[in-house]
Amino acid sequence: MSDHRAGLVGVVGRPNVGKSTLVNALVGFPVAITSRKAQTTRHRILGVLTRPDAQILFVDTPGLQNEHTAALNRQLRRAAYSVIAEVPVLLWVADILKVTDEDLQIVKELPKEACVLAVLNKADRIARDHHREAAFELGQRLAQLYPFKSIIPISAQSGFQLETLLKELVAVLPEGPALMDTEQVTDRPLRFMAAELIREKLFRLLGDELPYEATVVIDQYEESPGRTLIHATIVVGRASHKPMVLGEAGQRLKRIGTEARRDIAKLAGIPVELRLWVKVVANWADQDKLVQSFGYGDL
Ligand SMILES: Nc1nc2c(ncn2[C@@H]2O[C@H](COP(=O)(O)OP(=O)(O)OP(=O)(O)O)[C@@H](O)[C@H]2O)c(=O)[nH]1
Ligand SMILES: [Mg+2]
Repeated sequence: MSDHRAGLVGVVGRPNVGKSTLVNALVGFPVAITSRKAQTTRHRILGVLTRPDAQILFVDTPGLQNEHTAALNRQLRRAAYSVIAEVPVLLWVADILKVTDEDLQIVKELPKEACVLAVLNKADRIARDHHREAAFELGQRLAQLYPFKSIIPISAQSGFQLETLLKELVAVLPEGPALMDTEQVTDRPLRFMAAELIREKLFRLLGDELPYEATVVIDQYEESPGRTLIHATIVVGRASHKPMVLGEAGQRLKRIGTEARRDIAKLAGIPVELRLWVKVVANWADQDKLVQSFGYGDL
């Protein structure tokens, strides 16, 4: 195929703007977990879209923020900035109704030689005319801050303008054959996806305080012909968080397990037996060594 194109596209921006939702929508498969809470994504995760004319390797990244400076946050920033520095084509994602100074600070730090498309997400929320006008003005302001290849309002949720975005992306990718197996949708193994899905349920089923200091460790992952057996530990940073994960009479942990097991089984395509434990490792997110031991050093 002479005009086939392929390449990496980094997806960067503040927490909670919808980067992972966008990658999942573009790839057509839930490769990255999502939630209403900031800092859901903690790794560089590849989502692969293979089409007849192109293969796009999206790199989802942790949301960039300056608020927290603990060891885990430093690691998350490193993961995101390594993509900004290394990947020549970037999607800078922002919430169309909430572009803050922190968003603009990220724009100022984008490398001048990169090819960046500004993606203004959650456009489904734009209803009234004065919002439309504000979005137009925002586009003009952004164009003055950085030479964006284009500025596109989209909705990862409704699919609005995603095909337009894909067309523009394909046009800026280099010519070349597919870089990965055309059947593959991510670079992450099922074991990793299983831990992430458990963490997703934690993020979705717990209050605002906990998730940042919670992580999931897979202790045992045994694939046999009719079934996969998974033992996992939910690690929290404070003793007071343990009862929050357990819930009254262990009901919350049970629900986390039920919902995670259902999603993992769907992904793996076979029944899954999941057993969960909760353990306190005091202030793990503040300590580089522990952060790394939980898998957060694998750039
Ligand atoms: N209304 C609306 N909500 C959206 C859209 N895209 C994402 N969301 C919601 O925004 C929230 C955050 O989405 P995520 O995809 O987890 O955001 P993220 O940028 O990956 O966040 P981090 O991983 O924490 O950096 C979720 O509740 C999504 O359902 C959209 O197009 N419209
Ligand atoms: Mg994310």
